[in-house]
Amino acid sequence: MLLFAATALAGSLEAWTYTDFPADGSEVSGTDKWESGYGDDPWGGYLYNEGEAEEATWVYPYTDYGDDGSTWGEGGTHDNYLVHDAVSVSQGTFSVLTYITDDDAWGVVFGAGDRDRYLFLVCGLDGDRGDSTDCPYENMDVPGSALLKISGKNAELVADGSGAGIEQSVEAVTISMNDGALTVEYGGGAIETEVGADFALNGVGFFAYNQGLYEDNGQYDGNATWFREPILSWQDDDDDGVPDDTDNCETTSNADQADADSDGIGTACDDDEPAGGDTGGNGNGNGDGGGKGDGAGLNAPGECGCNQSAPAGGGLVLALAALAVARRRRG
Ligand SMILES: [Ca+2]
Ligand SMILES: [Ca+2]
Ligand SMILES: [Ca+2]
Ligand SMILES: [Ca+2]
Repeated sequence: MLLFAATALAGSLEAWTYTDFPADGSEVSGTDKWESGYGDDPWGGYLYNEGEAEEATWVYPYTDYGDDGSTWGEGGTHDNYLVHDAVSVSQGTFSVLTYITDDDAWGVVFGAGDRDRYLFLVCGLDGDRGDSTDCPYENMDVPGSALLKISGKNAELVADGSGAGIEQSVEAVTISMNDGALTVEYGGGAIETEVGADFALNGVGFFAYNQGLYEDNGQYDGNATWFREPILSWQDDDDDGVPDDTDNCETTSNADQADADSDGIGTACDDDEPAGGDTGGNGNGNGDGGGKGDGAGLNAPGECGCNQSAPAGGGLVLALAALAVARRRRG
């Protein structure tokens, strides 16, 4: 059976909502906010074990076999991604299950709200990326996985991954952004780096290169990389039910989001605002009794840390148990 459990403190989004793929596959490109960067071969959807307890939906690319000599941003095989224009999440987690039955390049794409500029984790391969003609970044001297930033038609190496070639396995990929830190975990590999605050998790999806179902003599060869629905979770550092992206005290629990002086900083962490015993106040904006700021001392050190980072703990717990996904074949 397949278990894909996600705990999200502040809520999550399943970025695809359809569960009624015909068992023999159907096109996903252009459906339900999903867009492919490569028009020649569509992405298909597949409902696995319909009606069974382990029922799950997956998508996969049809063949993009062969390098057409293109590069990123040209609409060729380098752009064989499928991306969902999900709501924007700046601090949160994007997780997805992949099932790899081939040895070429695969990955996940994120921050792709703007298709001219996005990040992606690319991995797979069978070890030696430098010599592989099946690799879209064959001239980059990096090991079996990497985090790349695509800008226009250029690929920039952001970080090397430690993962070696991955094939014939189910892999969970988890990408978290919190307080400017980016953490990527996958298949025994991990990347930690800093990203600009302007990156968000909007526009998430998949990438495959020479990983599609390949039709030969009317038969598909059954080899492809399969992706389950991504789950986006909002980060909530202080566990008060308000996502970091909108919390007016990011590291101080204040579910009511009260902000007595309406300066955008919640009362619970605002040094310049009466707090605690001043509930109600006199409404004149000058504080009462001891004057402006008389409640500041009520905050313990570290309690008023709206912009401080907090220990991880609001992260996403992803559990996989007894995975058994059969190779399937389309006839
Ligand atoms: Ca945060
Ligand atoms: Ca919060
Ligand atoms: Ca808060
Ligand atoms: Ca305030």
